[in-house]
Amino acid sequence: QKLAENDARPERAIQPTELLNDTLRRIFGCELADATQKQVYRALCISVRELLTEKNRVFGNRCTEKERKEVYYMSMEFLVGTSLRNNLFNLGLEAEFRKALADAGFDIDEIYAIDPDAGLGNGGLGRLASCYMDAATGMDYPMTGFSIRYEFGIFKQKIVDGWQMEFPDNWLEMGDVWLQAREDDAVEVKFGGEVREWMDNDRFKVAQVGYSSVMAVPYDMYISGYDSDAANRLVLWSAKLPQSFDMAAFSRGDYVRALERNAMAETISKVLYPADDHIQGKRLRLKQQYLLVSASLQSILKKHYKKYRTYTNLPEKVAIHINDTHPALCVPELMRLLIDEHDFGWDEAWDITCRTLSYTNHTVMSEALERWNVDLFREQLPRVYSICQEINRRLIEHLCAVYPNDWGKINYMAVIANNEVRMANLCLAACHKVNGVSKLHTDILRNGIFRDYCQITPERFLNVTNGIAYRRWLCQSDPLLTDYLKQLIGGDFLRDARALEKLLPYQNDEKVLADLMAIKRKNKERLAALIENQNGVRVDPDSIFDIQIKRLHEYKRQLLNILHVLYLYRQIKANPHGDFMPRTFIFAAKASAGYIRAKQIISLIVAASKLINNDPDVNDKLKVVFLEDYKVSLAEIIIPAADISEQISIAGKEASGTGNMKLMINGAVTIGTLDGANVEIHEQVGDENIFLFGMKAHEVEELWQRGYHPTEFITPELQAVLDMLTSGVLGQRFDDLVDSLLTNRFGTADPYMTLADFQDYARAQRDVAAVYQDKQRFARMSLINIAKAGIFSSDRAVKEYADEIWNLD
Ligand code: 26Q
Repeated sequence: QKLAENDARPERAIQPTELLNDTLRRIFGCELADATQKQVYRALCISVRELLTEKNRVFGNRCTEKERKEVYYMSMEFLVGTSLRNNLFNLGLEAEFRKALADAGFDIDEIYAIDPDAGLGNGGLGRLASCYMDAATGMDYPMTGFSIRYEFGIFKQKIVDGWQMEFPDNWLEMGDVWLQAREDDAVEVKFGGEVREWMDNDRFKVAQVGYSSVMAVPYDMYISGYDSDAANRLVLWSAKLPQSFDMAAFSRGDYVRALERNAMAETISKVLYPADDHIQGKRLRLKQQYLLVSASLQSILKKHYKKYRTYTNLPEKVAIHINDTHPALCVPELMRLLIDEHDFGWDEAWDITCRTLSYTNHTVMSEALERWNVDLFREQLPRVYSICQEINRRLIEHLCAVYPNDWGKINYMAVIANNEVRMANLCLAACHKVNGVSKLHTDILRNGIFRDYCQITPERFLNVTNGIAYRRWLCQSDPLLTDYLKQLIGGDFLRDARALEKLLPYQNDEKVLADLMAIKRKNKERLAALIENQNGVRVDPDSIFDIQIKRLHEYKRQLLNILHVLYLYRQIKANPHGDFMPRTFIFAAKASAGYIRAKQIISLIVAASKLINNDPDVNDKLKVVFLEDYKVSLAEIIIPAADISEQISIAGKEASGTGNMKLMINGAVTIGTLDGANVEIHEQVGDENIFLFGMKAHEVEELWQRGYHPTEFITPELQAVLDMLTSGVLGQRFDDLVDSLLTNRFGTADPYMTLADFQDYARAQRDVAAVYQDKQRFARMSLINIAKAGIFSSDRAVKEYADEIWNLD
C-alpha cells in the first residue's frame, strides 16, 4: 500500500509479514497463520524493539564519533503511556503493519488495546518528561532519560460506593516486552553507615564505611522520534540485593534473614509514590531518589571517561537536567563522585557540577517544596549529608558578604536550616540555569519564591513554556481530524506544528467549518459509546461536551465546576420547559491516596451525577459523568471529543498545565482563568476565542492582603447550591466540604477562593452556551484554536532547552 507523501519515511526494506513471521518463529515457534492475538502482540512489540535497538546503536555510534554533547534527563517520573502505536507511527510503518495484520486476519486496533499504559508518573510532570523524550528524539538530539523501573506504576482507580479506591497496577505483566535488562551494567549504590576521614600520603581522604549496598540494574526502553534516524533510551533502574551479600548470609546459615534483606532492598523500586501535592518525607522516597541519582551519575561518568579519558570537559560534553527537585541529590552526589572517587579538589568539582546541572521548577506551592529532616537524611546518606553541609557553609559565607546581617534572607536562602535540607535551595545554589514552565510561572519565581536567588544571579533564570508531543495528542489520537487537515492544508504540520496556521484562511469557509463539526461529532460519538459502556449513562453527542480532566487538587477547583453544575441543575428544575443548551459535563481525575478532601470532591461529583442523570425533569438537558481510572490512553479518547476545556485553577497556582494545550490543538475552546499557560493560549487566540473569567493573579494577592471573607460572595442561588450539599438530597451529606468553604477552623476558609470566582465563572459559562447556539461561530473559534496551537509543540520547547540551557549542537 502506498503511503501518503507526508507520512514519515518508512524504514527501508522492511517486509512486515516476513518480519512478524520471523519473530514469531524465533519466540513462539509459530507463524501468523496459527498465532494467538497475544503472541502477535508480543512478536510485533519485539520486532519494533529490535528495529529501535539497531537504530539506537547506529545513532549512538555516530554521536560518539562526532563527540556530540549529550543530555541526560533525570526524572522520578515518565508517564510513557502506550508505546506500540506511537513507535509504528514514528517509524512510518503504521499503515503497512495494519495491512499486513489485516491480511492475516488480525485487527491492529485490537492489538493496540493489549498494550498497557506504562504509568510511571502521576500527571503533568511525568507526561512532560515523556513528551520531551519524543520531541528530542524526533529532532535528532542525543537525550537519555533516567528514572526508576517501578514494579507498580500509578494505581488503578475504581469508584466503589462513590468513593475512590486504589488497586495495584501490575503493568510489567504485559509491559515488560518494552524493557531490556542489562544485568552486566548494574551499579552499586550505598546507604547508611558513617563517614570516615583519614590521611593517605599527605592526601586527605574521605569515605563512607559500614554501609549497606543495593545494586541498581538498568532496563532500557527505546524511544522513537517522528521521521528520524535517531532512537534514544529511557533507562529505568531496578533495585536488587547484591549477590555477594546474599551468599554471605546464606553461608552463615541465616537463611530467613538473607531473604528478608533481599526483600528490603528490592522494595526500593517497588512502587511509584502516588502523591503529587504535599510531601511526607518518607525514608523510602529518599532511597528511591538516591538510587536514581547515584546509579545514573555513576553510569554517566563511566561512559564519559571511556570516551574522553578525563572528567574536566564534562560540562562541554554532558548536560544533566533535574526535573523538579526530586533528583536534586544530583548536586551533592556529583560532588561526591568527583571528590571521593575521582580525586578532584572542592573548587574544581564545584565548577564542573554547576556548569553541568540545570533545574526546572514545576510548582510554587510551598507545601510541595521538598525538604528532608536532617536526621533522616544523615542516617541514610551520611557522606552526601556532609557534602551538603560544606555546600551550605560556603553558601552562607558568600551570602554574608552579599547581604551583611540580613539573617532573615540568609536563612531563607540556606540549604540546611531549621533542621531540614531544602532541595530547591540546593538546586538554586548550584545549577547554572533554572527555569519555570510558563511566562506567568517564571515571573512568580523571579519576583516571588526565588526572588532572593534571582537578585544575585538573574542571568540564571529563564522561562521555557511547556509543550506537548502533538503527534501523539493530535495525529495518533485523532486520525479523522489529522487526515482531514492533511488533505486541506497539506502535511507540513506533521513536521512543523506552526504549519497548522494554514488553517486560518478557512475560518469563514462554511464547508470547512461544517466538516470540522462533523469530525468533532464522530469523536463525540466514540466517547459517548465509551461512557455508555463504562458508566451505563447515555449522553447526547449534540450536547456541549465540557471536559475537566487532570489530577484532583483543590487549587485546580473541580469543586467550582461541580458547584456550577448543581447551580445549572437548580435552574432547570425551576424552569423545566425553559430554553436550555444541552450540556454534558465530563470529569476524570485521580486523587492522591491520602488526600481526603480530594476524595470527597470525587464523591460529590459522583453523587451529583447520580442525582442529575436519573432526574426525568432534566432528562436530555444536563448530564454529568465521572470516568474512572484517568490515564494517558483514556485521555487519548476523551480529548478529541471535547468542545470546552476547563482550565479553572485559582490564578497564580497552576505552573503551566499541558492538558490545556492538548485540548486546544484538538479544537476545544478554553474556559479558564489567566493562570499558567492559559495566559499564553489567550495571547495566541485573542479575547474572541477563549472564555476568560475570574481574578487575575495580582487580584488574588490583593484580596488576600485586604482579607478574604467568602461569605461576602454568597448570593441566594449559590447558598441554595451549598444547601444541597448539606441537606442530604445528594444521598449523602458533604458538610465537610461546605465547612472548608465557609469556616476557618483549619487555617483559612475557602483557601482557593472558589466562592469569590463563582459568579464570574457562571457568567462565562452563560457565554459558552450563548455562543454555542451559533454553531458556525463556535466552529470558527474551534478552528482558530487548532490553528494557533502550534507554538505549544514540545519540538519548540525542547529546542529552547537545547539552545538556552543545554547548549547542544
Ligand atoms: C514529591 C515528594 C514526594 C512524593 C511525591 C512528590 C511529587 C511527585 C510529583 C511532587 C510533585 C509531583 C508532580 C508535580 C506536577 O505534575 N506538576 C505539574 O507539572 C506540569 C509540567 O510542568 C505543569 O504543567 C503543572 O502545572 C504542574 O502542576
